[in-house]
Amino acid sequence: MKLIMSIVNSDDADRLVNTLKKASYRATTISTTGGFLRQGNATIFIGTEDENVPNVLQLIKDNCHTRTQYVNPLPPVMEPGEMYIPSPVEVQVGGANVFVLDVTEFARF
Ligand code: 2BA
Ligand code: 2BA
Repeated sequence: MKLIMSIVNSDDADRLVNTLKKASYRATTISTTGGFLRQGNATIFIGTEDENVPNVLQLIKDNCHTRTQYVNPLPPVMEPGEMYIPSPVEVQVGGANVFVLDVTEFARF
């Protein structure tokens, strides 16, 4: 068994979970925050048998889209009289960042 942990854009999360449900996969969604942009995203956990992993990864790929976002870098240390004009930096935010973990045990009580 594997646990697929997928960090996705909040806007894609509902569509992905609906698609997983239609395909009879079980999933859990938690609201998370990216460490870099400090913006909300969603982490979806899918516990499934090994042979389903390629199909689940394909569903994630089909439902999650890459986006371009702009961030303002931290201003440098300034000397008196110096001026800093911030210029936003472009970052590509996945689609989905997916970790596939081995499950040693699954129990349901
Ligand atoms: P954030 O940490 O908010 O990162 C958003 C985007 O900013 C990243 O997109 C990447 O393009 C850029 N970025 C992040 N950290 C960076 C750094 N130290 N230097 C330069 N650029 C950086 P993605 O790579 O697609 O990641 C989207 C979200 O997935 C991340 O949001 C984070 O929540 C999660 N994530 C990605 N890789 C991860 C990892 N190795 N471990 C845990 N979470 C991860
Ligand atoms: P939910 O997804 O809201 O599911 C609630 C209950 O609905 C489940 O109880 C199960 O009885 C049924 N159910 C869910 N998905 C189903 C499906 N694809 N086909 C048939 N019946 C389905 P539990 O199995 O006790 O699960 C309770 C909660 O634990 C779930 O809430 C979900 O958040 C999490 N969960 C369970 N199995 C999971 C897995 N393999 N991967 C990720 N999360 C799981």
